[in-house]
Amino acid sequence: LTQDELKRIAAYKAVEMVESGMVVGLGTGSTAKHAVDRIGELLHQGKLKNIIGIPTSTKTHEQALSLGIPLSDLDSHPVLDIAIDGADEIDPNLNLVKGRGGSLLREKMVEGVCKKFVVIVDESKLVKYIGGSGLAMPVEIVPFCWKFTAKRLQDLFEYAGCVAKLRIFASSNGMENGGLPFVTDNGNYVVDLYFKRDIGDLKAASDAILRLAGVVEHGMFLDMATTVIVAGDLGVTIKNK
Ligand code: DER
Repeated sequence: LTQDELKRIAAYKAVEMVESGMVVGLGTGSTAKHAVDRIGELLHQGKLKNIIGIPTSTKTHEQALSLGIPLSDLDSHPVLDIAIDGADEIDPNLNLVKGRGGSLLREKMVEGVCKKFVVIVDESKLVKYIGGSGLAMPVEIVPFCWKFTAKRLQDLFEYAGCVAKLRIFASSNGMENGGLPFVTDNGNYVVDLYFKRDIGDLKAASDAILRLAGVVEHGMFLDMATTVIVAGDLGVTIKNK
């Protein structure tokens, strides 16, 4: 099975948990895309009714609109029944890294107020510890003096061999240098943190990041997932918190 087929299998499994009348957080990324597509399909078939979708990005907002999924927002629905979203990393305690798609703030806002947060992944996302993939752990920051904030973030995790990089759009010719900074739906920048070693106490790391004035939010979703659906070549496993 291809990675995308595994993502679709996990997504469809998660959508089985959506009941008519629910207010549903709609995630962002290539895995969540399948879940949003599936919800649209079931609504169209009349198998799901009276769903209200709360999108976690403008990208998902547009996808849901095109599928005819009725949409609203947190101002009108401060509590959700369920949210379905992907993740970049999952550790054995169901802590997540999210945000490589750049939507971490709105995702964390939405997924922080839902009764059930169902995470859908293919097995490649499983890690021994957060940051263990050696890939980016995103932090959304204000553009003002971004170098100052990026350096403070890097220094905070010097013990873990951290390198902080401003996320930039690959410029038209695909070259990274000289590209424009990536700008989130909220008009902010993203600094990606790369670790060589385990950062240890995640709660302490989260608090230290959020104490830095200039930081908006980070991509560690700690103690938030209630259910994780992992699709692998040997089948689908469901882990509940
Ligand atoms: O950027 C995000 O937060 C995405 O949800 C990410 O965590 C998963 O994206 P993927 O499903 O495309 O791998």
